[in-house]
Amino acid sequence: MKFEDGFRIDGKFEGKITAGGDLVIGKFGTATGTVQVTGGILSSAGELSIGKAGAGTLRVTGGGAIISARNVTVQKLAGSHGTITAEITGDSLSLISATDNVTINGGTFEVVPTAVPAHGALTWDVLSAGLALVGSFTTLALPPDEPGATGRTWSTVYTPYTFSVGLTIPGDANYHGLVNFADLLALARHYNATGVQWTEGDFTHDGLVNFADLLALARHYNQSAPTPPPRAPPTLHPPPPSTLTPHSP
Ligand SMILES: [Ca+2]
Repeated sequence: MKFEDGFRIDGKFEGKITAGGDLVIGKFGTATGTVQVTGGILSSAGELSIGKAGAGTLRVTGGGAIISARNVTVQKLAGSHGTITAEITGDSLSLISATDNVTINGGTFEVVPTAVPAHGALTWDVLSAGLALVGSFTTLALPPDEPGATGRTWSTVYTPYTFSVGLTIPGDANYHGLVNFADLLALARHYNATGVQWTEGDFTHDGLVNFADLLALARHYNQSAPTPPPRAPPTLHPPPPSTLTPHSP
């Protein structure tokens, strides 16, 4: 596919687009673009802008789509708005990847869970960059905590290369599925710090590590994320009656 300027798509998409230039969702000031990708391949040799000067929404569902670009930008220009809605499915996911940079100038990230494994601690990569990921979303819409004493809670984590979503029990800073000394150490290292996240001990999502986080960890100390129920022992069947008739002497 070749085109001179940008390429705008609106609506539902499942197929294959390999663009030699930029892909823009929400190009102009008055434009509201929504693209729902349910599968297939969406790739750009240039920039994928989710909200360039207008409002752009990229909704990724189904868990099977491959979305990649050289650079990915959320809210490219001042006054634009970018939203990524991700359907989280399965036990691993790599949603949107940039060979170079991911830039997030605010915007909204929303999780829609489907068919998430009922057990263990999980993380899914939503955005990943080959060179650098900078910035953060202004608004996060995460699903409610799971019920029960060892109900898991949703979290988001930024690294220099990725933006990911996690699901584990409160206090499990490293997503290993168990709250132990390693998690307490992560919290202790950042006690009273601001601008911190889950992996540094902020289990209450307020950007700081304090007594409330220590309490959340203490409540779950030595607890594990839900594990699959043990398998029932194999049922022993009596051997089938022999079909061989004994020979009479
Ligand atoms: Ca906190």
